[in-house]
Amino acid sequence: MSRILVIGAAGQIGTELIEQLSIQYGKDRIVGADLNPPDALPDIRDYVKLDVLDKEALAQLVDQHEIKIIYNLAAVLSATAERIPEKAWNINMGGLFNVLELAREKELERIFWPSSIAVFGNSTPKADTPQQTITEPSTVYGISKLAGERWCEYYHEKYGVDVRSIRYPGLISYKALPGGGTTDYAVEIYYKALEEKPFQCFLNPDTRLPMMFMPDAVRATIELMQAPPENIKVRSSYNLAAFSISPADAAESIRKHLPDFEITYEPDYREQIAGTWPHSIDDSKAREDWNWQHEYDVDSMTEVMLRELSGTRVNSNQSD
Ligand code: NAD
Ligand code: AKB
Repeated sequence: MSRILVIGAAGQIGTELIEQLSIQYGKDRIVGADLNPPDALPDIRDYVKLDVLDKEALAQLVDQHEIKIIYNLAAVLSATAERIPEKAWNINMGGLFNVLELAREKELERIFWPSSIAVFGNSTPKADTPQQTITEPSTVYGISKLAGERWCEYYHEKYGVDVRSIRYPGLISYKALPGGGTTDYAVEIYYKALEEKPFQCFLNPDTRLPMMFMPDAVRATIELMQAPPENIKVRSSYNLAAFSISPADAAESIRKHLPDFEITYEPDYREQIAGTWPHSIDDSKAREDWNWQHEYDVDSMTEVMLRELSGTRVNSNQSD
């Protein structure tokens, strides 16, 4: 029985991706791996500690568990990466490289690796940013994502590796906290609103960024991976979009349910990062090639976020 490995399984995306993969393929077929333990063990047969930079351990894991498909989510995100540039570069690039090399050597069936809207920079058109445009990122994270996209395309062209990728926007979720990104405010704001405390935002009120609710992102990921190879025309990474919001927009959406919610603004270095990213994304290629359609807008997401988070408290350890 061929199996699916998710590396970075304890993270914001991994937590929910594993859950969905396990529903679709069965819990015996999913292997989770992470450097760090998850908050709660997912209901799958195998969960292992792994450093994605340890190629030998990764190769052994692939053999031992008959892995044919790998989702490599291990990374250092934008805000944290600015503080530890060399380490971030090593993890983001080294991890991808190990996975691509194993895919080539062992002729694995399929690889998923996520890119980000961080591949775009100040010189990129900010409205409806096209699939192919100027990509001059100014962050360590963005540079690593852009280089990663080029490597994915290279391994596909040169070695026939079936690697697929999405440029995720900022992802908003309630099952696991985000891990050090610039868009993390859009998760924390919901926790604070439910604590009935004012939220101090590290971005300006009108800094508008592309965002997506996690159930849409997970569905997109699995749909991309299930699409027939001939439909996948972009082998660097697909633009993907749902909606765009500023902190003021998020607060307004929350106030429809919690009218007394207060937000204040104390922009820090993350505002500079966000200022270089697009306001909105043109994802027509994904819609054309593999029939991508988002479900949630900001208000339908807010409704679910507030309902699901009711009764929980914010844990700010993981965010920047
Ligand atoms: P996260 O920080 O929540 O999770 C990353 C996981 O990788 C963590 O559990 C961490 O312990 C693990 N990890 C770090 N170094 C490792 C190593 N050396 N070996 C094994 N595991 C290691 O991140 P996330 O939000 O789940 O993001 C997953 C991927 O999606 C990343 O590549 C990220 O760049 C990308 N992405 C995320 C977002 C978002 O908004 N969450 C947006 C765009 C792209
Ligand atoms: C981050 O803010 O670093 C991530 C991303 C958009 O890649 N959420």
